[in-house]
Amino acid sequence: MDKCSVVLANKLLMRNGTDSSLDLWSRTDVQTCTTWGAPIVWDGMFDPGLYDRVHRRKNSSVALTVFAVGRYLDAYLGAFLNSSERHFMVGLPVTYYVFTDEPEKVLRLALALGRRMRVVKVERHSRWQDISMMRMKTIADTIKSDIRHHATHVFCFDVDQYFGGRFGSEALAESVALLHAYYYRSPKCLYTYERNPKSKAYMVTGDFYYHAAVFGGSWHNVKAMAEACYKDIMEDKENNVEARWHDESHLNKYLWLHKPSKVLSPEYCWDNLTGNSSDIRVGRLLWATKQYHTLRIS
Ligand code: 5GW
Ligand code: MN
Repeated sequence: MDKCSVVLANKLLMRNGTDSSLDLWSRTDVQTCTTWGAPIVWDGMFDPGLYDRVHRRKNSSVALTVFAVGRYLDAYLGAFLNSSERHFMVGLPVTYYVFTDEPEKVLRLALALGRRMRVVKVERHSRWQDISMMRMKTIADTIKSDIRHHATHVFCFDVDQYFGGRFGSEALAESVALLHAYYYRSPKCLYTYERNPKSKAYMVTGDFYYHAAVFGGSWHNVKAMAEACYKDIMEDKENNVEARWHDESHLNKYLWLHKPSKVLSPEYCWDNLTGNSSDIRVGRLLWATKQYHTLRIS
């Protein structure tokens, strides 16, 4: 990026308050800003204390949604929640929304002050593709009925991961998307967008390949995102098509049409099996080992 685009980007960022403090030049080894002026957050670019002070002053609060249906509860939920107590939005009010088909099996963790948990029963869809896709409807419904009265921001997570470093208020913005660890340095022709024109997720080109394991934003924007994806998923069902990567394909389409105001680097969802990369100075959220052979029997 040339100097002129950085000046323009900084001007755009000014509107985002604290984000104007981001030092886009502190990392010259990676892309720190999108073409539309949204910051891409990497370690070294931000002052964590400043973000925390600003968000405490603004009374920001965060709802975290996570689904643990069927065997994913035993396999992943404990490590996810324990690690999020140590690393996720520490110092801000946080409400966990755990969606599961077996609420009685959810461990009652001792949560830090200002943090609480709601366990919500959901149906267990027989197809795993539906377990994944139907999250969008549950998220939208819960924001409408509950979350919007209790939190300014929402972050939605896959459960098969654990926090390994700060995942803090620097990640908050109006709409937030995550660069997929496998594709952030790939040429666009390798992005696995939906290529079937019959699907609502169909796209020829895009900005990035985003990972649906993490997305967030203001409750208002996350509700809009989840509602739009759900609507397109249902339209595909009526037309007997299913996008290649399910909810992720629809999320990528939505984020191409509605650019996120902040992009998280793959530090915010890194796969250690990809090996070490000098780009990644801290693994803030890490993929848990996939147990497909035992978990994916249907
Ligand atoms: C089970 C088998 C195959 C695919 C998904 C599931 C599954 C997913 C499940 O049985 N229970 C469940 O709660 N999920 C939720 O959907 C979890 O929150 C999970 O993290 C999310 C997405 O499914 P993943 O993590 O298996 O998908 P990928 O894209 O990370 O492989
Ligand atoms: Mn996952």
